[in-house]
Amino acid sequence: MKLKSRLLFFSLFLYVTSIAQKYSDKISLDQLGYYPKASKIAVVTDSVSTSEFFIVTADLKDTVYKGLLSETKQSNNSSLKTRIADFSKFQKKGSYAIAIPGLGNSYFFSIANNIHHAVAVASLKGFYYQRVSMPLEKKFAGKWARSAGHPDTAVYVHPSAASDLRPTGTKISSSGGWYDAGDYNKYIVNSGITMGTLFSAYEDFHSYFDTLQTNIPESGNHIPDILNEAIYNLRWMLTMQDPNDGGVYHKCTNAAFDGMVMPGVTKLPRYVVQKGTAASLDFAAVTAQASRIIKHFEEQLPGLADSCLSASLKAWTWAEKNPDSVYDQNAMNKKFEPKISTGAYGDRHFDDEKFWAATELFITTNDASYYKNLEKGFQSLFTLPSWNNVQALGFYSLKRHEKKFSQSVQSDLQIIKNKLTQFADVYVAHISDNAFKTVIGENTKDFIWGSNGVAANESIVLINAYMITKEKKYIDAALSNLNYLMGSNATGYCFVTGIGTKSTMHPHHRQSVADGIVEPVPGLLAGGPNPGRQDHCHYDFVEPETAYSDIDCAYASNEIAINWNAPLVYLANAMEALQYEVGFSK
Ligand code: G3I
Ligand code: 9MR
Repeated sequence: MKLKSRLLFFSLFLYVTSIAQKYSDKISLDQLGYYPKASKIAVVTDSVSTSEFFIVTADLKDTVYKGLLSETKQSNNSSLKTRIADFSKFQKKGSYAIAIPGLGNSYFFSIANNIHHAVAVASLKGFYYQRVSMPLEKKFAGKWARSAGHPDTAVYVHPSAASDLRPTGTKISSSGGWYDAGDYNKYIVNSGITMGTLFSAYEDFHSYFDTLQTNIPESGNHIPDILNEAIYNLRWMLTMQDPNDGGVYHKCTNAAFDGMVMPGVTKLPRYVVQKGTAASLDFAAVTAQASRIIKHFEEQLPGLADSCLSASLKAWTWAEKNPDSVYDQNAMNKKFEPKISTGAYGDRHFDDEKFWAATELFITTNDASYYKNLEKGFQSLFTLPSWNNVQALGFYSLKRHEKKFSQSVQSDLQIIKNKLTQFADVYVAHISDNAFKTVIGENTKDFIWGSNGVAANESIVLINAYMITKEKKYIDAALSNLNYLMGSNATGYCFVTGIGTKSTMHPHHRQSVADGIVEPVPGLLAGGPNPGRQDHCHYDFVEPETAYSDIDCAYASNEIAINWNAPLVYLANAMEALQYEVGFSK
């Protein structure tokens, strides 16, 4: 070693030992870490007098990289000013921290292949913990084992849902499924986008998922675990259809939210309420998509694919006859008792649900009559999906199956592909201007109730743009939002329970609050920053990208929900599946 570099090494050594063990949560980064050849960015959210940053080994003994912080950047989404530590050039696998003189060192992170495997598996396993009507056994659930939640074997038909053959008070079984979120109810509309997203993850990355196991009771049954998990909820969804007319009940619910108790403790009556157009179309889409996937597992699941398809056709027919049955909870409560005050998921616009259902039926049946329902959708703008806007799910599915379509359909699809990539281009274009170098935050309106679901869904758009164009820039952009969810954000939290060093500890999740276990149920994604703060709880920070409160009161930013976990499953697993193809890992 030359004298000069020996001196540098010595001074760094002294510096590093002097900051030993002092964590700074003002250095935000992906708390799992980075793929060796991917972009690697940490964000400094406090003012510092130095311009240098260092990467130190996990034992804090060696400095392995030195870099310069960027200029200060004012964030568009809060009063924070950031400086970027870009260490993309450093590719050596290992475990490290970022050290910044005057600030301390970051949480430890790794540079490794498969770096997001833990969150990829945990986020999928999170659904197992939401299962309603079966006990969670210790060998699968570990310390979060619990007895079965609501049996839902004798659920009342609410007066809003009464029909001649199923009058008010009729008892039906609507067992199983996942709890929607931190609450104990089951909503078809929100199950719609959730299931569509999980099934799409499987369809897009089936060879990856074929070997991914999550240690659930069905593991090893020759069906991929992502499908085993989704089928648990699918079987519940099938119970939500009135077999007499094909209409689908909006939800299976208590009259009011349960208290913060363990699942199944309360024995209050449960109801299926009003059939609706959104519920029926979402159901038709999910069951049509399920049917073509499950068909490949006919031996293990005899008859299920056919049952799904016939259920789908019946739900579609019901929706054709009832094109504007809005679920308006307030109006319903003026007419019927008991009043229902649980989540509404009340959507008033069904063009997107119709488009999605028609695409899934068209793909599964090859029946051209569904195709004519797509024209309006082809003409409309591409928009980010959410529980009440599922048109993009139809776009994704059409694109995924394009090879099996005729030339004329394929040329129609070009319109969709162009719209999708143009939409993704806007995301890519704004990253450099973002103080956290992420896609989320491109627009302050990203920070709504469930903003973390927005981030994950933005990445799914980008992954689709990559699958269309094979241009790596879209995957780099998609990864930026995964880094965000893992901690590279204005709050400094990793928003997935059980992952990272500083992660969500007190989600608005009844089981996690009531079970007496310090750690929350793992693998669940918190809603994320939401300046709306509709919960009126305490928030230390209230600006768009900082309005996150890790207290169980704060349901508007710290609840978990299946429709946010599902795009995280898609995103984290897609990154794992694509890491070699795109050159992040080798
Ligand atoms: O539709 C309007 C839009 O026109 C307007 O521009 C925008 C401005 O804020 O608001 C939009 O409405 C929002 C609506 O979601 C649709 O996105 C409401 O403000 C917002 O309060 C509403 O939040 C929903 C929340 O329930 C309250 O209803 C969340 O999206 C939804 O994820 C959440 O879901 C709850 C279930 O009800 C119950 N189970 C838990 C679950 C998660 O918290
Ligand atoms: O726990 C409920 C949560 O799942 C919902 O997302 C949220 C909005 O509908 O409502 C929560 O329940 C609260 C209720 O709305 C008002 N009283 C306090 C409840 C939380 O303990």
